[in-house]
Amino acid sequence: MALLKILIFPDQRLRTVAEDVLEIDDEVKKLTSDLLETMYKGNGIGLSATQVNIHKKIVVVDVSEEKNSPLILINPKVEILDPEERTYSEGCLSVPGFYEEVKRPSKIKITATNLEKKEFSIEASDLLSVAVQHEMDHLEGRIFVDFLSNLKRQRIRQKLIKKSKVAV
Ligand code: GNR
Ligand code: NI
Repeated sequence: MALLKILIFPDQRLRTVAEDVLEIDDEVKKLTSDLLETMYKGNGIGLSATQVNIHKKIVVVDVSEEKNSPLILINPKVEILDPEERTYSEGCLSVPGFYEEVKRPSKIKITATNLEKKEFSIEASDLLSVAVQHEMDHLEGRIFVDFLSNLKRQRIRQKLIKKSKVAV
């Protein structure tokens, strides 16, 4: 197990589009275990490989109260089951300290591969739906701040640059 370093917005590497996982090998298994450890340590409900600068389609999610229900999604695909939008105040481990309302379709169907190389599908609503859509955005190089006004996004950007001395 290892804690991984999380990229912070506006790091351009967060804009990389992830590639399909072609083989579920020991490297992928190690990465999912490290992603889970890093997510739990950061009190997150999800984490994508993109955020730790690994540009493969792998995300982990755990929206349980007890933090004992990890969900691993490899090469996830999403289908919208109910396009009616719900608003949720989102945060992101790559945008620390900022929470803003984002609207997303309320109900989705996720199809993905698990570590046993089996394809599975689940339906998600509420927080799980929000978390999975947020994570899948990361795999496409999107961040929740992209849904905000330019003004709000620029303010967040400036504050995080001042704080972390990140190169832009
Ligand atoms: O920990 C997280 N909380 C959260 C809250 C509302 C909507 C999405 C999220 S995901 C976030 C962890 C993270 O940054 N995942 O990419
Ligand atoms: Ni995030």
